[in-house]
Amino acid sequence: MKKALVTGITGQDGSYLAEHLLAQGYQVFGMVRRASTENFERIAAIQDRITLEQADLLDQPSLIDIMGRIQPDEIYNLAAMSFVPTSWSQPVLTGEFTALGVTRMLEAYRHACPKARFYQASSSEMYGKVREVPQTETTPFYPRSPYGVAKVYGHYLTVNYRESYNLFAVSGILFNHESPRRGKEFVTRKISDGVARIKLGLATELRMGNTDACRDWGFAGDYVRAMWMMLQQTQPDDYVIGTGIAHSVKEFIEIAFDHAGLDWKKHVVHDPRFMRPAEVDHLLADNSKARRVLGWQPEISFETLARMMVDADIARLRHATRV
Ligand code: NDP
Ligand code: GDR
Repeated sequence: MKKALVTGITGQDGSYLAEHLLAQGYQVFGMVRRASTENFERIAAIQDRITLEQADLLDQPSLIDIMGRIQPDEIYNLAAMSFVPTSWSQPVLTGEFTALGVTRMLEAYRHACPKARFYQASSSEMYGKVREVPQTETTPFYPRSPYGVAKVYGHYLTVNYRESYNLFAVSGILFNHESPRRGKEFVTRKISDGVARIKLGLATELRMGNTDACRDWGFAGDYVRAMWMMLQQTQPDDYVIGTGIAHSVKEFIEIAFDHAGLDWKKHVVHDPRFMRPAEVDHLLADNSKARRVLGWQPEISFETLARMMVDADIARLRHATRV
């Protein structure tokens, strides 16, 4: 039985990846940081089938200790401070988690279990103010937030450790991916949750920032398959993962409100508080390498994703409030 260690297992991607690995017959270990209250909502359904280990990206000995004890075959480094606006208000902490955290993970890996395979969660935010359209594995980076800058560091460090120490370390450059398990501050989930609240009479308006921004949005369940596929190749390499289709925030709003039988113009209010100091205007993936080499392709469309998220939030709030 293969062993996988997943950091960030309590997050959106960690929970879907753990389910995928269990279905592939893996023994799954999840790294969690200590908190005064448990934060296991997303992994509740699988908690009795996985092993949770306490460690922290800020604490080098804890990382060496868990990798030394578990001796994983595969390591998925998904843990990070992942919300872009917070990276301006907490730039140093973002650097510690999202940049230096990768160094600590790679150091623990090369000393404690160098025969393992390592996945780093890189991001389309590295392209930022895009240098070419669509973006490929060779498009130059131009990050637009402390988060994006930190991810560039993590990306190049992963490449550098692969080349310096001959490790099987890969970097997945994933474009935005969403699901009913997405954190509520990210734009898609903010919209689906807002639509559900308005539909059930719990709210009347939804306050939004820049609705002209465009992203290449996919479904998280499809994207964790790509992470796993990257570690099953004979050679370590980096891959862009996205759908190849971009939509605006406004389009997501229209589909989500329409699906609930609501007119978005009556409820959506512009709020400058949600504008960013430097914006990423338009991201679009060229996924041809992933399709060709990995045989990966997305299954869930943008429209299906938006409707799935609205349905899930309406069902959740109906249950919670018995409306
Ligand atoms: P989430 O924000 O949902 O999850 C982040 C995870 O990291 C949580 O489990 C969190 O734990 C954990 N974490 C944060 N800080 C630490 C720390 N110091 N020590 C240990 N664990 C920590 O993110 P996603 O699941 O959406 O994303 C997964 C990864 O992929 C992230 O690295 C993100 O930057 C990257 N990414 C995401 C994309 C997306 O569209 N979702 C696209 C491209 C990249 P806790 O529950 O305790 O807070
Ligand atoms: P992003 O995701 O910054 O792309 O990073 P987010 O959903 O936060 O924003 C997408 C776009 O929507 C615009 N926007 C708003 N965003 C939020 N959160 N709230 C609003 O009210 C709002 N109004 C408009 C934003 O300005 C932006 O242009 C996500 C994260 O998961 C990262 O960790 C990951 O690396 C990238 O995706 C790929």
